[in-house]
Amino acid sequence: MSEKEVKNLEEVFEARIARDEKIEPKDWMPEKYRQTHIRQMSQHAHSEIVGMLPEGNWITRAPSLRRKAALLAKVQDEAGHGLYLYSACETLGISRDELYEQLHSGKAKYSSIFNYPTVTWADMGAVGWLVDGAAIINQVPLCNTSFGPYARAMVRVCKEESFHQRQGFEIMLTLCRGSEEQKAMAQDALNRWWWPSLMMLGPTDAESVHTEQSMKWKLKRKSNDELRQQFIDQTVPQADLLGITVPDPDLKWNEETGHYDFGEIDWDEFWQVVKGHGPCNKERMNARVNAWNNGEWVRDAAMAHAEKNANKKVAKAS
Ligand code: BYC
Repeated sequence: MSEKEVKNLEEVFEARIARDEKIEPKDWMPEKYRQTHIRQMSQHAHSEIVGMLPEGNWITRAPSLRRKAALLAKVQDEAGHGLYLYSACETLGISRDELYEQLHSGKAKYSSIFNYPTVTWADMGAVGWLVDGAAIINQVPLCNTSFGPYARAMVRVCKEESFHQRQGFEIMLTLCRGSEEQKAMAQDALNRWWWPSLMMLGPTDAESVHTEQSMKWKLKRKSNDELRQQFIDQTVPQADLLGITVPDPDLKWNEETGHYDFGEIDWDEFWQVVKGHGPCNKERMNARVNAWNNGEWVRDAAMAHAEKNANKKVAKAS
């Protein structure tokens, strides 16, 4: 293709983005657009899959049948989200095997938040309330993202995340209305999950290398800092309602800006976790790699079965 032809295609593409048209898998797109979508969507898919681990830890220890059923459904939803997103990613020409390989080799990232341990039942409340709360704030704008398969997957994901957030908040509410000990458990979970939840929304806009281009392509509709502020503004009144304290002495309502001011985030901790040195990085990766290795016989059996059926069809046709 000549340089002029590529330029024409680029212009048509940019005009479609400007008109808010959805870009579909078979449409022409710049290679960088394709690559950045594979990067973000696959990291998102990996986060959903790894994100099942901290909560899976509590399924057998949920305090009642009702709690167990809800938690089980939530964790199953996360598996579904991961699978939609892997499928959406495959429409861009990368295979599922390649995506898994990138996760297992440590080449692809997944969300920092899932490298923290879930040590008490109250963590199931805090994860649902804060982590799924932050996820909704991040993902609602993605329902309007420019790549069709990602946008459509996000609509269903957000509906389910909304149920997840409410089940988490309801666990927190029950604990906060319970005994002193239960309320202390809820406070302790908030103390441990607050800052990692703020970090989950990504580095500051000044440090974010991808935001500018992703905003131009309408992959991202809001910047990391905008989403973080929205999360804080939405969540602090919920903590007040629960009667527990956000662990930030600098947190203060600012009449002038109409937002909460907040304290310094420990970005050093964030980058340590992203680089693989968080409290549970090794455990999470081992769990995924072991699941892949232990599932080899299932994949082999499925392939052998498919091959046998295909051979039967050929034999019948001839
Ligand atoms: N953790 O330029 P930036 C869920 C990386 S799962 C690790 O701002 P971008 C749930 C970033 O990848 C929800 N790495 O990047 C599941 C980049 O590195 P690379 C997960 C992070 O893409 C189960 C570098 O830092 N949600 O809800 O413009 C149970 C510079 O960052 C993180 C999604 O994946 C992080 N937190 O913005 C419960 C949403 N943040 O790639 C709940 C989709 C940044 O150059 N993703 N990095 O090596 C996004 O919206 C964006 O990718 C981000 C980052 C806002 C996360």
